[in-house]
Amino acid sequence: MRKWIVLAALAAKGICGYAQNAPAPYGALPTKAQLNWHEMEMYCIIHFGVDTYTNKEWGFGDEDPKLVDPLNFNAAQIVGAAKAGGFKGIIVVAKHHDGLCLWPTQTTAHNISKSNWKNGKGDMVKEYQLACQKLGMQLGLYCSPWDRNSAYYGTPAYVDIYRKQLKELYGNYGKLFISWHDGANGGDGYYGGSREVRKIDRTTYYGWDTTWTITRALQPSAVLFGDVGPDVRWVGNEEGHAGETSWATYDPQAPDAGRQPANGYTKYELGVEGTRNGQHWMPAECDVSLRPGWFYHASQNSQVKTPYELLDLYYKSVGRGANLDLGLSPNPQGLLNNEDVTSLKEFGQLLKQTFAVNLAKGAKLTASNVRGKSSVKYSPQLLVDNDRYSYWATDDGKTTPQLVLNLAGQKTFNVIRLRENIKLGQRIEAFTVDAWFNGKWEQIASATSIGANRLIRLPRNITTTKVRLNISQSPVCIALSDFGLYKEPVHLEKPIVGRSLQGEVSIQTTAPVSAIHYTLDGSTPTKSSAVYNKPFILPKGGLVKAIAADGNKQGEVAAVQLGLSKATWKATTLQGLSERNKPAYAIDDNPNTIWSTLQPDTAQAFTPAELTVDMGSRQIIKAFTYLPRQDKRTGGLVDQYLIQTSMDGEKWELAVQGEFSNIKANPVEQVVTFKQPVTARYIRFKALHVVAGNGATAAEIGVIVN
Ligand code: FUL
Repeated sequence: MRKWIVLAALAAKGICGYAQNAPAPYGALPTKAQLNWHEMEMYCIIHFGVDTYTNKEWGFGDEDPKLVDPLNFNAAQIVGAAKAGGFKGIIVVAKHHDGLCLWPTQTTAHNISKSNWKNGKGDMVKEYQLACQKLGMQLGLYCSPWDRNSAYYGTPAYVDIYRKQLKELYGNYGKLFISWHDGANGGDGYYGGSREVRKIDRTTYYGWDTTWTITRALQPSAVLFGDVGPDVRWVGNEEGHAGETSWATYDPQAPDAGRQPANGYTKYELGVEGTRNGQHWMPAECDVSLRPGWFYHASQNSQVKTPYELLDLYYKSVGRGANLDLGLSPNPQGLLNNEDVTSLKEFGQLLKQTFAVNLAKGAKLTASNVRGKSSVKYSPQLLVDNDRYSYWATDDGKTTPQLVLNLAGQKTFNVIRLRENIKLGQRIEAFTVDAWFNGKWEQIASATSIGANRLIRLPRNITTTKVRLNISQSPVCIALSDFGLYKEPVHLEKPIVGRSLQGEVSIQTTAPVSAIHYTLDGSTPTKSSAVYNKPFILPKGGLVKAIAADGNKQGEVAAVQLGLSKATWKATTLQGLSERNKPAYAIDDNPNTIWSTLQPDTAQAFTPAELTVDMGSRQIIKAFTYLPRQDKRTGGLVDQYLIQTSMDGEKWELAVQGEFSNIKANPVEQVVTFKQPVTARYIRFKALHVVAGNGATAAEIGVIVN
């Protein structure tokens, strides 16, 4: 032991006989700010503002700041809940697309001082900063470039205003870890009263190069997040996952060649994988909200992601070398709801439980090659010291080494963790892991990129005494800093609630369990709730909550809001019928079949489309639902709509007209609640505008009656 320490000290000083130069760095490398960002792994983004009070996802810009009155606003409650979840920082949305600044800015009158909150004397950003300081959390800020309030939006004057806003935010709220710049841009808005459409060229209008110099000067330790960096790139979806293969390096490229200027990128078509050997170190951030929307909507209180759903996202983001940015949505009182707080806390406990003990610790590690004649400086022993930058390295040219771990006795695990010392770049391209069963090696896992972090969640528990790591592809010698084996606690998956075309509700689990319990009154099911044993009819729909139970264990709650049964519905459309344009696809309770009026001739312009439903009898309709296509394609996603109702199918009345904001990035079910319930037998959905393509699409439409 003593000898080892002495050798290590000598090697570190470079005076030991077999000390050897460190491996040459490979490819693009992270900056200091990016290293800090990687180490954080997870943070939260907080959306609160006029939308919290208008029940929208994007405000138009004409909202009265007086709407905002969070009587119990408590930054420490929000930041504390994030901390309990294991998150290392928060990003405050200081200004969203509606333009209302949550700090008392000098740049526009449209700010928090015009609200009644704290008699116009409050500063929300400051309160978050103080809460972060107190709780040891890092702070980041989001200031939307698109501003639907500003009269100047679209002119050079606005760009100056925007830069002044950033300067205020950079100068008055301490050290930031990230400056977050969303990609939603231009369109209709209030714009100082002109209420018009303003289009900008997103590649040139904002003059980002000049803006970034402000960030670099005032917040040198912050990373810059944007759709294509420059420091952190958007992963390309708002579902919280990176690609199975995920490179931290990236070469931004124009995905829509021909449609966009040479260096113009759209937010939605970026590679979730990054670029192998890309020129820039630009890792992916996976943003996803704890609820379906980014802002608080009471109707989504039962749709808060469960701790295990969050854990799953953790594996698919942080576990793929990206970071997880989880959206939190304070309610109109200015607090996180209890269900949100509980889910965060339990997720934090789950993470701690899973990663508390590295079962590879105490193992004897034998490598096929260690750099510098087995120098202790690059010893495989360093893989289990929980230090991201101490590492096992091989000699130059040794690119496919093996490592055998003789575990300290028999161990049971279901998660494998690997990390590279990314200060030397992202090197390894593929590897496999074997376990020793009955006298021979059997492959239990394989993966590609590693980078800052790679987690492999195994489909079953592995009990063994020996594990082998085989690096199968790397352009240069390796610099691996971590190898861990962990045991995630077993859990019962939440049941899947579905409804057939005939209107029968079924509740299932993928693995056998001793019982499924459910409720229909909104209460949380327990083992004393009704036992599910066969499909049932729920003509008016309602909230179905279900749990799986096995022995003493009970799983997480599945909560599904079913609309009125569509068993008796008939749908028609004015647009000529075709193979894809089958209105029945929109009312078959099957999200995989899509009603589509898209025309194959892509040169053809968009024509508004409509779908009319005869529900068979009169209903008192409270809300309308639109489930956009779920196949990741954007053609025909409706972002402006109109809904009419009728008693007889002849005389129609307008029920509501509006916008499905952010549907392109976050295509979740849209619920349009009517101002007052409407009695009708017929309902018509008109697509006035779509995100892309020349027609409309819908996976499902529905109505809520109770
Ligand atoms: C997007 C915005 O359009 C959404 O409203 C939300 O703020 C999300 C985090 O970023 O660009």
